[in-house]
Amino acid sequence: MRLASRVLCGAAGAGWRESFSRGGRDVARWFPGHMAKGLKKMQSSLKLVDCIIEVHDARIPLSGRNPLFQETLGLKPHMLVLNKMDLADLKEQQVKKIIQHLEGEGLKNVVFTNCVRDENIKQIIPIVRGLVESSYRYHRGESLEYCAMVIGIPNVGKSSLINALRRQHLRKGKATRVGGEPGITRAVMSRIQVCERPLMFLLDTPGVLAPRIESVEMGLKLALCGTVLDHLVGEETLADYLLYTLNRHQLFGYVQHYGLAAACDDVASVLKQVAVRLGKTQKVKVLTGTGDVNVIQPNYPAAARDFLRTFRSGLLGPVMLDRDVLQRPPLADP
Ligand SMILES: Nc1nc2c(ncn2[C@@H]2O[C@H](COP(=O)(O)OP(=O)(O)OP(=O)(O)O)[C@@H](O)[C@H]2O)c(=O)[nH]1
Ligand SMILES: [Mg+2]
Repeated sequence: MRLASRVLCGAAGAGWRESFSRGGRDVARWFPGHMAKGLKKMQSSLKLVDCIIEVHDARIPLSGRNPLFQETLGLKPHMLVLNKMDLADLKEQQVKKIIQHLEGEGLKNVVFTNCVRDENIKQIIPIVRGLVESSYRYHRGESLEYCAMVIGIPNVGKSSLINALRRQHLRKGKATRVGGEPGITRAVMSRIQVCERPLMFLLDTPGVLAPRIESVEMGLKLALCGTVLDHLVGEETLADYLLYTLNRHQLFGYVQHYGLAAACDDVASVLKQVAVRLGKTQKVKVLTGTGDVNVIQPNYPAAARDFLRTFRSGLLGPVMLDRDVLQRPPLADP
């Protein structure tokens, strides 16, 4: 799977891998079936809500959204929040294409947000209000309050969005737990107030992945965004996919960040240098014919973990993991 160890200067980009070897990986194993339970509970709470706010990661605006959401929750008005915009490469042209593609899928209400810095958070409530007012509120016609369900795949910032809305509109602290790993919210929560005028409540829900992922590459993109537990994919595989992506996109920030000699497409070589740089090495006893010898070995898993963490915190620069999908023509607006 790995290229021969060779150091490549990033000048032309020639020499980077054209594709990522699937190596017989089994995507199905990464996506546990128990998430269907969460979805069922969400379906049964549907009668309590007027609108669905779907949160997704802005680095993969077109990949990995759960199609079951549309099928099972699609009866209610729906808006899409593309969160973590601080980590996404959102040049004007890029944003135009994203909007075109999403409109092609029939999604007209899209907002890009950063829930850590409360960017664009104030746009959300007026959109929800507009959507609810222009739709028929079955069973809830008399109600003066608004209630929306926040849904999405794991770790995209659903709970962070609820907390950000409370901060912005009520000046109140956290009401729902947030964390850097997928699977922090475990159950459909009780209603959380996020606004006084209009009176609005949100339901937080656990992240639910699609039961069947289209391709290994889509699975790897999802994993890179932290929506799947790293150990299910393998930290070194994921680090290799990250390296492949950064090189193909000519994002060579990792070279400077880790003080490497040059950009390189061989993950073993990069992780070795990262491990040495970070002092993440371990002594291993090797038995030889003449006795035991202590050898210093790079801790590849620790280096892979650091590489992934650095990328996810934005230190290697913003990315658009759906660059390939955006290059395709959008679907016609249904
Ligand atoms: N950089 C960045 N990080 C964010 C943003 N929003 C949320 N996060 C981080 O993303 C991680 C996941 O946030 P949560 O709000 O717990 O995500 P969730 O979708 O509720 O996750 P589950 O409950 O596990 O499904 C946390 O570490 C947040 O701090 C954002 O806009 N930018
Ligand atoms: Mg949550």
